[in-house]
Amino acid sequence: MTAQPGTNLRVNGDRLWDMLMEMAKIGPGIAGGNNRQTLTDEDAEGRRLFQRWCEDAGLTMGVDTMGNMFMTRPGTDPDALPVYVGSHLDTQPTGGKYDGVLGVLAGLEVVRSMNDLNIKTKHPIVVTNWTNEEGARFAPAMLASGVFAGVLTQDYAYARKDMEGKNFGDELKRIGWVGDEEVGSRKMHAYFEYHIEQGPILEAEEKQIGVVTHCQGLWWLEFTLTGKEAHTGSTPMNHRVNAGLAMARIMEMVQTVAMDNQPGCVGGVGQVKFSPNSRNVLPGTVIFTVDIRSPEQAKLDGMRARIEKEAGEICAALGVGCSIEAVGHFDPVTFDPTLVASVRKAAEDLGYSHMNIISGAGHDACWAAKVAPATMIMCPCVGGLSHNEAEEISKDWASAGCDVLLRAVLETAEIVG
Ligand code: HGY
Ligand code: MN
Ligand code: MN
Repeated sequence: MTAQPGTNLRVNGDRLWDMLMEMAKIGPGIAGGNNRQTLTDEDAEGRRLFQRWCEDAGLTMGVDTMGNMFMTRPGTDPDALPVYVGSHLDTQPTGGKYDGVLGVLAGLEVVRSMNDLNIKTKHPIVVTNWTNEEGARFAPAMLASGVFAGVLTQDYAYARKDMEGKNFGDELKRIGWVGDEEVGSRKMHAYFEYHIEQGPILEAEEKQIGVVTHCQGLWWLEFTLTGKEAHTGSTPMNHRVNAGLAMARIMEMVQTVAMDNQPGCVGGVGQVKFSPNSRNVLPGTVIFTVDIRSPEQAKLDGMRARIEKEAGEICAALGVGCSIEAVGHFDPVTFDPTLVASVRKAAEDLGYSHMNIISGAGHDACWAAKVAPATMIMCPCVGGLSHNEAEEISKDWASAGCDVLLRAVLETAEIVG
């Protein structure tokens, strides 16, 4: 039986949920979530499970030199560019079970449902796992999709170091996932990414589906502050060159700048490294990354300029050295209106409550949008919580968004027969 759009086209929500729970067993966290950081042995194990599931569903695998995984279901027209559908399997160190993983496994569920319904499409479908979306171990976030989109070079990516000084390129080689495809050589007809919202809006508004029209832009500014290592007990207060104090004042200033730019801007710090990081030694060096975001280009760039200016003043007043490197950036993204409309129509046809939403988090779709028509679909998450092991969604939410993904992908890939 070949199903047609508009009929009861839905996915197998139980099968999707079972896949999510099975994948969550790989790289378990300490509080019910996951620690499957990019290019670790756990990441490699998750990749192999995804590969096995895809090959069991009749897909053929391609891997590029950034380790991006592309699992292809053929279309009827060998010349038609594929419709890509994907996200990321890597997690934060204290990540949830759904951030990224939902989008990759929902893409596989779309293919499995197409197989069940014996659906053929003109365009091939390619289910995708992007390497290092999180940027937790190797900054920046969305590293491999950024190289794929030609925004970052592979040499830059391979040289990125984690906190232990290990290189991205060496680690990719170590886990055996350097593919033979030239990164970026693939061309896309369209790209879809299904993702949990990672914020509180959809749940608060009681909407099942987020029709993602835009994604806010981002700067990651890595500060290296240079103070003077000295005894915390015997050094008089007026003899100190205190990089830790400078960091504290910069953090407070970032908060002020973000609040001065409300609504719609955020700013904060998630990672700090003191050295020598000893309880009774004033830090010689403090390294931390300021994360600022806004859907408005002018506000985003204005916050960056003000933060860099005022940080310089703070450090000068304390005699602390200050260098700043932009280690992550993308401008606000507008997703493809035609694909956005296909998502909205799918939600309407399925009778799912939905609303337009701007993505607060960055996603591989932001870079895919540079090289192809791209858009996203979102489902709510409990309390808007993400990047926390307590991240949670319901099975109903998960499958509703996957139903929408199935229909939007089929509309774009063009059912044949
Ligand atoms: O940082 C982000 O927005 C994404 O989670 N990598
Ligand atoms: Mn994500
Ligand atoms: Mn994330």
